[in-house]
Amino acid sequence: MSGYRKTLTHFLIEEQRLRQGEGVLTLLLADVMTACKTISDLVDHGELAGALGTHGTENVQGEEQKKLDVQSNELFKFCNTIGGHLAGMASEEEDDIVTVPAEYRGRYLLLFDPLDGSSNIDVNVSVGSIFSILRCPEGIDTPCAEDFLQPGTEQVCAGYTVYGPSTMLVITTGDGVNGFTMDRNVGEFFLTHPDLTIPEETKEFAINMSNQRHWEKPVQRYIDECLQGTEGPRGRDFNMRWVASMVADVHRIISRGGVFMYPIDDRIREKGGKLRLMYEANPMSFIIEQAGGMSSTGRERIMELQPKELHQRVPVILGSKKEVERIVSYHEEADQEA
Ligand code: P6P
Repeated sequence: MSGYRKTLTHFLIEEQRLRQGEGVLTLLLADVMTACKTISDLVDHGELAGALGTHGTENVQGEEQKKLDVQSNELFKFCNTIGGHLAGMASEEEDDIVTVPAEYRGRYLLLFDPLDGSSNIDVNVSVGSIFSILRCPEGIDTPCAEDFLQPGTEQVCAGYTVYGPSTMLVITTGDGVNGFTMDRNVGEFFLTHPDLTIPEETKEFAINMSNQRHWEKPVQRYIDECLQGTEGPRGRDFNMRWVASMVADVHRIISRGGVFMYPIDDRIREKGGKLRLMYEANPMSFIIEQAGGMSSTGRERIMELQPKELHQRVPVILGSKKEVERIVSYHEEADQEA
């Protein structure tokens, strides 16, 4: 049990003391965690809380919204409005940004996917919340969408909560990655996985194989070599996992290594990819890089992309550094040949 483990609050206060922080981030994260704890409880109760099934609406992505998508989004907005730390919010579930009333306005911007992988919620498979925190640009009191369009390198904090067999929070403020487990009885997150680091090597890849015929050549080549195992150029066998819940797949990679791929393919080329840059790829890339991994579109470091619009999509290849380096080199070779 939690015993005398460090709480998330204690951990953040210690981190900020070391970095002469003003403590606002700790207070802001407490509000984010209130939303995540409540979502965890809804997910845990499932149909008992009337939380399953569709809401009968579509979001800005044109995706069918589950009841929990809508509830989670409302929770994130409610829990993070009156705290006084945010100038504005952006959500996967909101067409435009959400401005905070002037009397509650602070200096940070919060971007989030309130319930990622929600297609899994009705079949009781792990889902999660993803969040990213940026500074509101100096001199801006009422931010507009353009004020959110900052590269991933500008993030001051990124994290996800995975609602799995246990509810865990994995977070970085730019000084490594730490994991916390929620004690449901106490309603608090306790430090259980300090200094998470991703093994540079791996024998596990995560990709939706049903899209294989649509992939570009470098991705085809990489996966083919993995499938050839000991008989192929890699000289070893690989394992495959695909939860279809990015938080669950990334958490496995943070925990034991691996490479996660949602590459560009012919079906989604004009959209730019499947996963969203601002509140999925960038926060996950910050965490992966801080844990010693690598995150790329296949051609560019994701965190250096200059966002062009709030719900922009990008190809994502992230995880164990040596595997991502190999995949990037395959892209370089293919582009040079072309
Ligand atoms: P597919 C969930 O909808 C999500 O955005 C990510 O969490 C997940 O990795 C991906 O889409 C799954 O996509 O095409 O395999 O259903």
